[in-house]
Amino acid sequence: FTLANQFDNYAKFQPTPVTLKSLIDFAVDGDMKHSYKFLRVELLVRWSHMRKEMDYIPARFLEMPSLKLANSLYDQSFSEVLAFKDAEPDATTLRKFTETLVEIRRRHANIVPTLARAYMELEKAGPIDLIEKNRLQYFYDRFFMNRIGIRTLIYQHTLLFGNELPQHSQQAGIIDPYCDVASIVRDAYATAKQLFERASYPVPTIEISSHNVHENEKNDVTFVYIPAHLYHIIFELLKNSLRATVERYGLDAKEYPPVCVRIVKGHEDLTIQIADRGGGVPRSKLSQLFHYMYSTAPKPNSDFTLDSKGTPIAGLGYGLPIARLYAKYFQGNLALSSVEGLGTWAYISIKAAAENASELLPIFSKIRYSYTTKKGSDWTKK
Ligand code: W6P
Repeated sequence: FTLANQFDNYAKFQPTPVTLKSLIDFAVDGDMKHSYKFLRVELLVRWSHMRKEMDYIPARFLEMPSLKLANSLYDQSFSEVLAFKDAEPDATTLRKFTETLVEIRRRHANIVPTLARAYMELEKAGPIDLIEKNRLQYFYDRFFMNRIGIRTLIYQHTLLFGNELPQHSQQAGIIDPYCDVASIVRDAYATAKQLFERASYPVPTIEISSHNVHENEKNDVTFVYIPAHLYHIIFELLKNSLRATVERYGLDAKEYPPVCVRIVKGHEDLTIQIADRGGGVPRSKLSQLFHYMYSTAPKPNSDFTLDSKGTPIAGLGYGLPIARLYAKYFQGNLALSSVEGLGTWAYISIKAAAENASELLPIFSKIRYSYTTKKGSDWTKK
């Protein structure tokens, strides 16, 4: 069998979405054999769906060196997992499988910048028309969403069954059953503050308030979630709000209006509202914030957006679209509304109950690339 045959074969199976509830339950009493048997097929299925989808993006994109590099890594990882197809789950196999997953996760750590480079290579090679841009936007969303799911499953397996990685005591692998939203907001703010200070940038303050409609004795909000994902989303939004505020009032202002964070746990949704007074964004620019390769910041080579270590505060253009994917991954959302001249309100919505938080996964469908019909869903049902 060629690899292409294998992709055809595994893409015939539908991906199996898991819920946060099932991940937690499995972390408590699941065994490594079971996880091994699930993953050695599921990873191949999920990779195959994306490989099939690549036949429908602009052909010249597949020729870009960075895309070829990315694909060669995927082929390698696919083959490594495929090699376990008939392996009995004895102790040696299980250990090797876990080691393989650790290596795969490391191998793909920089795929996002690699795909950003692929896009730049395409731009250099010639103008990208609107249809191509739309297709690539659509493809990137799905590709990165698929990646989030795969990395979540791989990391969970290696945390539960590997021994090389430290584990936070209260967490079940990467999941925290008592994820404390306010403390994640404070952590993300502290990191953003450091980043700004290293760039000699002033830092507006934040105000956090919490309200728990659901368990009404106290207003702390905790829930079952992957703290790393929530941190990623909040950090990205805070950075944007803080930067907008500083740019609106200037570097030497005596005072800045605070960024206000409200955390509300309802019966169905947990919502985090982040409101700034950074002058807002005109309506015509708002949806562009989620386009790959559009950025509101100057390109990251001016002093203004680089800290002393060269870490950009903003500017690569992938932060917001990927933050929204993290929010959508477990059936949540990230929405922005803005009043030009005043400020921007960002809303992160998350399923309050872990049994409703099931993965949103792309399913390969060529129909979606043909623009003429809306038949058939190319996303998994919840
Ligand atoms: C702005 C632009 C933006 C994007 C995302 C989150 C907050 C904000 N504020 O001005």
